[in-house]
Amino acid sequence: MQWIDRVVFGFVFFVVGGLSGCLYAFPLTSDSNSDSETETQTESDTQSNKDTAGTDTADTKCSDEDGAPSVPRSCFEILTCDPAAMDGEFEIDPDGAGGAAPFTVTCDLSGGGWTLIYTEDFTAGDSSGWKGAAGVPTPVDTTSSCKTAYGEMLGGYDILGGAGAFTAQAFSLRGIPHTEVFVGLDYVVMDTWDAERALVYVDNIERYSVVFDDADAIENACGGSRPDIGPQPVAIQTDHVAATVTVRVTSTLDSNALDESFGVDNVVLRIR
Ligand SMILES: [Ca+2]
Ligand SMILES: [Ca+2]
Ligand SMILES: [Ca+2]
Ligand SMILES: [Ca+2]
Repeated sequence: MQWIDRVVFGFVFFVVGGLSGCLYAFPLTSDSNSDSETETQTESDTQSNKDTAGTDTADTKCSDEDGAPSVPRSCFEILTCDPAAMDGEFEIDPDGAGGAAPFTVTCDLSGGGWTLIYTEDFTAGDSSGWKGAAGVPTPVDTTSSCKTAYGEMLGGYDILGGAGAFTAQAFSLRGIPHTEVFVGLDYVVMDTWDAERALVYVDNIERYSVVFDDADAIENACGGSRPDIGPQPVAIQTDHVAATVTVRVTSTLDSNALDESFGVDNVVLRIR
């Protein structure tokens, strides 16, 4: 009969334990939001989960349970919640209520819900964050004839050329949830390219590789005496979820930047 004792004891233990568990989980009533209704302690209101009805349910990404708009986490979320929303500046809060404070971003909604991270035409001479080998900052061409021909650009004639020369920047994506990145820029090709490649890497992956040769150039616009091909549009769109993205612009040029060179202009970085 000993097994029966054990079974009975086990059953009693189970029931008491179960009751104990139930009692422990029983709601502790309060009225934390002063709406004259009781809530459980585990349902205490948070800013992201407002509770005027006394019963918490999860907020949707577009609104809290009461239907009030939530601060969106990204431009893509703005477009998802309101397909008629127009391009412009919006406040977003990538980590939701609490935590980091919301901030203002520029949204390209007509183009598919992109959050603008960076845009630069170098007209003001600002090349902040762009660096080459050994962390040496890349200057903006503000003086050469190529600046006159093509406008201010990052690097360029007498600045970017020669084996291995590059300019790169790592961008923080500010905690904004996303699944894609877009990198747009003008790759400016100048002087005696000899069937050499213009290269753009995103996170160390080659995403643009095009051969240029000065035999294809029509006119000598600037810099050295050989013809120039000038600005070439680069548009890279790829899957991306990481918190930062690094853009690196380089070439397979093998001669110095007075003989053959490249520059970077009109950089746009956005995510969605
Ligand atoms: Ca926040
Ligand atoms: Ca420019
Ligand atoms: Ca030239
Ligand atoms: Ca060469």
